[in-house]
Amino acid sequence: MTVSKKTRLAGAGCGILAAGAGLGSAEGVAALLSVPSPVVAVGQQMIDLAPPFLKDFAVETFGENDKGILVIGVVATLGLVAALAGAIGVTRRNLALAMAAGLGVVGLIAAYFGASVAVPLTQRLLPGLAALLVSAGGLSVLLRAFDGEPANSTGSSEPTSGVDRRKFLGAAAAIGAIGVLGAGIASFGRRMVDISSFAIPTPTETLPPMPAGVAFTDIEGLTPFLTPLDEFYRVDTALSVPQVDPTTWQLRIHGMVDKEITLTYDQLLARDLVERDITLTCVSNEVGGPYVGNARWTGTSIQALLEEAGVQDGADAVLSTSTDGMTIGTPIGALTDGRDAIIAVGMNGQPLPADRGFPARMVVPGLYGYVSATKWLVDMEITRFADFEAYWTPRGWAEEAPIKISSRIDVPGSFQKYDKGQIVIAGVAWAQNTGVEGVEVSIDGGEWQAAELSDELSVDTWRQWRYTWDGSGATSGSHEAKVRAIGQDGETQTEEQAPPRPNGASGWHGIVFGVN
Ligand SMILES: Nc1nc2c(c(=O)[nH]1)N[C@H]1C(S)=C(S)[C@@H](COP(=O)(O)O)O[C@H]1N2
Ligand SMILES: [Mo]
Repeated sequence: MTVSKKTRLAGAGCGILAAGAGLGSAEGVAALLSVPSPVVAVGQQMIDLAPPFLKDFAVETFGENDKGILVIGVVATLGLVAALAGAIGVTRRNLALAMAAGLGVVGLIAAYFGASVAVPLTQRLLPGLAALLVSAGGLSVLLRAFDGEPANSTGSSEPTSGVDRRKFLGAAAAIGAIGVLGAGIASFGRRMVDISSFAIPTPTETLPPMPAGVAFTDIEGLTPFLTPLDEFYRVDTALSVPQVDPTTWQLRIHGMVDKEITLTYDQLLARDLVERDITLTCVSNEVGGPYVGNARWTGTSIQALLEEAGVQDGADAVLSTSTDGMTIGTPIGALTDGRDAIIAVGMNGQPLPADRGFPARMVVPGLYGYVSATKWLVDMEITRFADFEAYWTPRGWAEEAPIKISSRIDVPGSFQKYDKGQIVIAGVAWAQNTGVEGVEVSIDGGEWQAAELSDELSVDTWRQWRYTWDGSGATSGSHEAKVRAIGQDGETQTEEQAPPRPNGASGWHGIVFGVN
């Protein structure tokens, strides 16, 4: 049963066309139902099931693009298997159909175990079912064109006879149209919450505009004091940004409390709202890395809410959950010791953007995001660390993780070149909840020199620093600047290097630059 290469290729094309139509229809159905599509469900499972080393590799290699790469990978794999199924189907149709159905089943399984527990199972499974029916059905129709091929042969039909060819092209066009229709529905029909139609009220306690002294504005390349929204790092496990309708949204506070509290969005906004400047940091941030940002948040006190609920003796944790099922465990101590732990509804003066957790998220100064900053927050259970494991804990990250004191050099950039003379070295330093007391710079391993600090806005925000090095007599070639911060508690940032896992990177940031 030899079949020409050309025929195999045609079969592979049929496989891809059928799979593409299945994919498109699934995306369309998913958009109409506002549920994750099979590709998203499979990708999400890969994120959730990925062994920690693979996750670290993905984040390190692709940074914030890691999810885009993941989706491309899922679709490419699908395309490969579909092409293979089509090529095989030229002679072994049942095997090909089994393969196509198998792809659909993978999508169904992913949707079944998906984290979006809030969505009824039938709705979650419909996109995968559409994919399965359209792709397997489509492939079955298309493969009829190869009925004359040796292994399928029942008589002496002519595979390329005029009538069959016309039928085949008609079927191919119809199947392609189904896919395009689905994709069209997906791109125009996905329901997005229109955040611009929701405004946050003027806070009860507003902050004055940023005082001039908190930022050095004349140093090119220095991170701005307040991070613009589109430059703020984003880290979460959500493959597609959850779209939460605030008119039906509720936050439930329950567990080891005297009185359970449920808040609607309007009730949350009606509480005392404060503005707070807080620097958020991700535990995955390497020394000198970009996963840190500073924002002016609007929110309501978590401590006040917990006092109203009445935390019972023995509780030591709050287990918070987002709409997509992600969980975070936070020590009650950090929520009730007077620091500005808030449920935030606004960021830099506007409602939280969708990818920042609209309508509400937690922000706790001094704790890495993965143990404090729950986005798309819907549930806070007052409980004990002994009684649960939050999302990242079984993946090798510490249960509790205060942000480590740290500092970063922004200027010079790596291997930047200067003429001999005065060279400005500058960056940011943070020690949330403690405050930065000083920053020191060492050039080429020389003595530590005090840098100049911008004014402190609050102990929860980073401070900019700058140091002018007299490089007029410097040797031509490369030089290295290192930085370390000193906290208001007297702690000096440690030289000891630690990787991000399990509880945050440590070590001094160094930059090599050149002098002509
Ligand atoms: N629902 C949800 N909230 C989450 C996460 C997540 O994956 N899902 N990631 C956390 C982590 S690890 C960090 S560092 C911060 C990042 O917040 P940002 O994306 O607004 O910068 O959100 C936290 N909140
Ligand atoms: Mo994080």
